[in-house]
Order: sequence, then C-alpha cells, then structure tokens
Amino acid sequence: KPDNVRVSYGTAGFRGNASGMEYVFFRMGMLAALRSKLKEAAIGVMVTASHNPEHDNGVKLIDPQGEMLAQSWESLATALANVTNDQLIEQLKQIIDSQKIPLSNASVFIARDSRPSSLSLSRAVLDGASAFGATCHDHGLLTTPQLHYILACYNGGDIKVDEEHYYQNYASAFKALLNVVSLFTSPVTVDCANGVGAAKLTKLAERIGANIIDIVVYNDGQSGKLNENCGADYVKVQQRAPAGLNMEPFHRYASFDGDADRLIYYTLDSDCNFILLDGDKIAALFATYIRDNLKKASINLRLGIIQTAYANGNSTNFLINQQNIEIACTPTGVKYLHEKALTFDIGVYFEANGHGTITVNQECKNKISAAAFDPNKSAEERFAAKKLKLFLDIINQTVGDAMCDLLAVEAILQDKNWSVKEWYRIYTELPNRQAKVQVADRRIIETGDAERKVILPSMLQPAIDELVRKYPSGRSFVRPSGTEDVVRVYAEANTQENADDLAQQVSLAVYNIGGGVGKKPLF
Ligand code: NG1
Ligand code: ZN
Repeated sequence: KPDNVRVSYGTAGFRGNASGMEYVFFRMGMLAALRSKLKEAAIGVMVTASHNPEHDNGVKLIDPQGEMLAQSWESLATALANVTNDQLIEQLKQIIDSQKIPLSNASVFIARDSRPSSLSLSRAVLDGASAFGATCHDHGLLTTPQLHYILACYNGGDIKVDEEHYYQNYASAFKALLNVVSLFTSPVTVDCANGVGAAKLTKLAERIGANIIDIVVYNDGQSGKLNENCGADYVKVQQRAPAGLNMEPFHRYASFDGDADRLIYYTLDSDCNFILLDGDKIAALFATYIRDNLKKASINLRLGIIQTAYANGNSTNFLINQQNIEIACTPTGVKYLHEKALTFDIGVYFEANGHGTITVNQECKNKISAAAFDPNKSAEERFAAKKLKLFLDIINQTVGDAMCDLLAVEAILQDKNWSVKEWYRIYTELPNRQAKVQVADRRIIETGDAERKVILPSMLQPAIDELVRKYPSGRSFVRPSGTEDVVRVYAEANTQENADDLAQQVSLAVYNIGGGVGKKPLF
C-alpha cells in the first residue's frame, strides 16, 4: 500500500486509476470472505470502473441476494483499505470481533469487465479471499448485472446457475412475451462502449434468434477503446451520438456503459435533430405500461417511480400531472433508489443516466400470476395480467441491467406498435446541461433535500436561487461527486442557451464560493 493515499468506498465501491490499486482489491477479497462467513452465503466481488476511462478500475462487493453491500459495511471497507500493511492484521481482527464473525466456510464469486487491468486485479481479489480459506468461483468476464443475477440465484438455492442460465432465462422470458404481443421487427443498433456487454449481448441475441429480434452490435471492442467517445455516459452527457455512428432518422439506437448496467436510447427526427431517450424516458415507458396493464387487469397495487434530482423537470411533471403516478426523489446512488423502490408494491427506479430497474415483491407477483388464470375475471383482464407477468419476468430485479432493460423497451414498443417517435413524444425534455467544477476540497459542500439544496457553504444556495430566478423554467443544483474529485452542476431552463448560461453562472458561483482551483469554469 502506498503511503499518504486515502481511498473511500463510495456510491460505486472503490474507483480510481488502476495502477497501484492492487492492495485495495486484495483487501476487498479478504473482506468478501469475512462477509461470506457472517452471512453464511456467497458474496460477490465485481471488478469494473463502469463508465470511467479505460485506465481506471474499481471494485464493489455484492450482498447475497444480489443487492449492494450493506451500508454499515462501507465504513469497514474504507477502514480496511486505508490501514498500513503493519496494521492490517489488527484491523482484520477488529472487524472479526466487532462483527462477531464465525469461523465458518466462505464462498466468494468474482467477475470482471474487459479492461486491460481487470484480469490481474481480479487475481488480487482471489488471493485475498483465498487467504481466508474462501472457496472462490471465478466467473471471468461478465457484465455487472450478470454477476448480481448469478449470485442471487445461487444463494436462492440454484447451485448450478451459470452465465448460460442467465441467457436461457431472459431469452425465454422475452420470447414468451412476444408470443402474446404482436410482432414487428425493425433492427435496433446497440453501441456497447467497446466493453464486456458486446460479447454478452451477442450471446443473448443468439439465444433469442435473429428472426425475433434484430440486434446490431456497434463498438464491440475489436478496435476502439473502452468508453472513449462512446457508451451511455458519453451520449447522455454530450447529448450526441457515439463517434463514427451513421444515423438514420427514426431508427432505434441504444448505448450501454462499460459494464452494461446502464442503457439509453437515441434517434434522429425528420430534421436530423439528435433526440435522446434517457433513463427518465425509459422509466416513464415502463411505469405507464405497468399502470395501463394493472388497470386493464383490474389489479390494485401501489406503483411508484423513484427519481433523483437529475430527472428532467418535464419527466416529473408528465408523471405527476398527466399520468397521476406516485413519485419519490432520493439522493444519487442506486442503493438509495433501490431501497425506496422496495417501499412500493411495484417500484420503477431510474437514474437519468440510464441505470435502473423494477422491483416487485413476491406477493404482488403471485397476485398478478393468479389474475392471469382467475375464472372470475374477463378474458381481457386475464390477458393484461398475463402480459404484465411475462413483462416482469424480463426484468433483472437485483440491479439495473442494460440487456434486460433493452429487451423490456423493445417488448413494450412492439406491444404498443410504437416507433421510437411515439415514445419520445410522450413529453419533451427541458433543455439541460451538466458541468463539473474543480475545488480544493469537494467535501466542504453539504447538501440536503435529496441533494436539491446546498446547506454548506451557507452563501451558495442563496446565490444559486438568485441565478435560477432569472431563467424561465430554471432549475439548478450542485453536489460533490461520489466517484470523481469534482463538484457536479446541473441546470435546466426553457431554452438550451438559457440552460447553458445557467450552468455557466452556477459553476462560477461554485468556483467562487466553494474554493475553486485551476482555471475558472468557462464554456
Ligand atoms: P457521481 O460521480 O456521484 O455523480 C455517478 C453518477 C451516478 C451513479 C454513479 C455510480 C451522474 C450524475 N452520477 O456518480 O448516478 O451512476 O456514478 O456509477 O450520472
Ligand atoms: Zn456501469
């Protein structure tokens, strides 16, 4: 472990430049083994830095049911990663004592994305876990959601589960739904960010069959660099297509990120304007589809959508005012969204960047399945219940899964006989802009109200409020990033010019009041 380096387990585990991080991966292997002993179940460790550049890497632990590591263990992970080599044994003893970890067996599932550094870093995890006598299952290259799925199935009793099982499960769920909805097959082009998703999506598409869904893989990693000028984050933040992609109006395009847990769609309109269909729009499509089928099936369940402050203001208006669907807002980070989603019978959660899924509790799933065969219901009601059941089977409930979400979007569009045009027209986004500001210490910025207001430094929120007032439909907020050493700025307004202007002004306020360093943010 290098001296004077501090790392912390953030919203997506540990992340940073891959070189010199081996000790973190080794120690997380050990921690995973301890957690496995405590939970008496297999624990997952994913080696990926998601949408970050190729030279970065990261590691996160996955709890037995495929959920994120319990928050109470994040601080243990941070403490273990930061002690010196001399203190390591003592720190491990402390964790073992304080958590009352039994001397039982341990089982650790490991997978990695396609970064050049991932193989050796996943070996460091294996070494750490083996040091505690854990039985290690190295699943090699997988998408993050595939590892979540395999782990949850294994701990649920299916000890033979493997990657192939994932494809068979979702391919048959998709085919079952398409058997009951009308068929139309225009191709969808998917930019896989030159990441692990390319090979995996190809396998899934093969299992479904080209006669049922025509998936064209773009950026398959054969030549381009991971996440460079491509991928979901690039397309969302830059609001433009991946480099080199030749687009045609109204064709469906989608992008994954580097570990395939994010999905966004885009197209061109008839004037060749770039149209983005982001996580908010996917959530709106899913939620309205579920709501409509619940209604048609006369099933009464509590449906909610969970967003973050990054959700476009017009998506929130559309869902609340036009669709009458319940909405909740949480801080950024999937763990918060997921937790909130579980408080509804059916929870649809998405970050605007395209990470999201649907949660349904088992009792509600049973209720929907039973309604599909209920002789007291009409044929229409039973049909809607059946479709809803089959639709929910396509969803990976453990975590946002770009491949499953892609199938779910495709299925809904087919069922509604919608082109991408009808979908993007459900509401029109307010123009928006994201920006980053470098400050000396981003931790001096504290936020509240699900990150929509700055609490400290106290001068900053009044300054933002004053700027926002100048722009029609203006809204802006700032927060310290959990994965990069920057303060993030978000702004939206009635025109793109105004949104850009507001983002610029708020960035300057952050720079001036929040201790900016380097060049003043000008764009
Ligand atoms: P930070 O860096 O905390 O903004 C980013 C995303 C999150 C989440 C994490 C984990 C934005 C604005 N933020 O977090 O939504 O996906 O990465 O990957 O997209
Ligand atoms: Zn990701």
